[in-house]
Amino acid sequence: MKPVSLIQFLIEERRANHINAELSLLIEVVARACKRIAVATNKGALGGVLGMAGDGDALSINVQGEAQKKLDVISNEILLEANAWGGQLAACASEEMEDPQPIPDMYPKGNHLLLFDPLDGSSNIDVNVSVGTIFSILRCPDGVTEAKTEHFLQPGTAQLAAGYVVYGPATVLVLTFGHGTHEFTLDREVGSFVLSRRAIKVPEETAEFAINMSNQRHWEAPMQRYIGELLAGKDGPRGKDFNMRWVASMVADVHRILTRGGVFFYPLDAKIKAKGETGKLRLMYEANPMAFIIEQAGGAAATGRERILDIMPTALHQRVPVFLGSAAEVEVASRYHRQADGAAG
Ligand code: P6P
Repeated sequence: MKPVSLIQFLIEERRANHINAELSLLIEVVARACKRIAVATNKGALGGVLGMAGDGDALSINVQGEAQKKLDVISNEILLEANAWGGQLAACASEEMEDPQPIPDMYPKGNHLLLFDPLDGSSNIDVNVSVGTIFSILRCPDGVTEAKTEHFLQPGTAQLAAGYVVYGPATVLVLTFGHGTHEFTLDREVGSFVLSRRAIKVPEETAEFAINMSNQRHWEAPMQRYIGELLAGKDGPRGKDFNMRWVASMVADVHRILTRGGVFFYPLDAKIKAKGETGKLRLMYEANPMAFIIEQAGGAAATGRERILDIMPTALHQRVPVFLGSAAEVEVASRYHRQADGAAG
């Protein structure tokens, strides 16, 4: 069967009135920027792009208080440059920048807001493990000419589109705009993304979970109970053995779940609470786009206490607990948290 390119797919979706021309063009621009990030990432040590950003012993620290990798900065700049002149955006927001960046005055502005984590999992870059870009697209509120932080603070249900690109053995784009979740694989010879899976479905049940077990002693009681039951295997209350995977790149873990099922957890824990935080992962440009993608594939995404896409944001870089993947497992873990909260009164 003739391969379907991303552009052809987007034109088909425009004809189906699933997406408009401006959003379709914006997605193409983001996808093209991610191809450039793939080139930079794939150079590895040969590209002089590994290691920490900053000069000498003065590391470059981002708004999260994290030392930036050179590729964090490069990826962020590629996305900003690619989206400055297109005319589809009012502003961009990034994990790497404290405040939103408006579109420069010399370029026309559009009606969309783009949020991204330019290179998620960057701690894995120097050890050549898959990393990725995560993005989310919102509508800029009508009448807003200078988009500010408060204009980005919309719930996940308001997203017009969301996606990620995983830079792994293959460069793969996964995308949703509310009509299913679809996968495109980069044909490096042609330089275009080609549809490789249409309307992906996350299996309802799973026997594979993803969590950073080194935090186990810090978890809340319901999380200890839930994971303890998985570890008890077929002789335990779940009556079956479970496998565990943890890449420490959310895009890689989520892509595995979309490909063969599974459930991912980054729960609230005592270590996170001690820092005055409300979670590890960021709501606006990690949890929300991944939740949209997973729900459109028939899975579930929650904090253990509420649906992620329903959260009304209060800050651009706010963090949330994340349970996502197999709907059945997200429900079991969430039920244990509701029971514990109820018992606590
Ligand atoms: P930990 C990467 O830094 C990230 O934001 C996600 O991609 C990943 O799932 C998580 O943090 C890994 O966290 O505590 O295991 O290093």
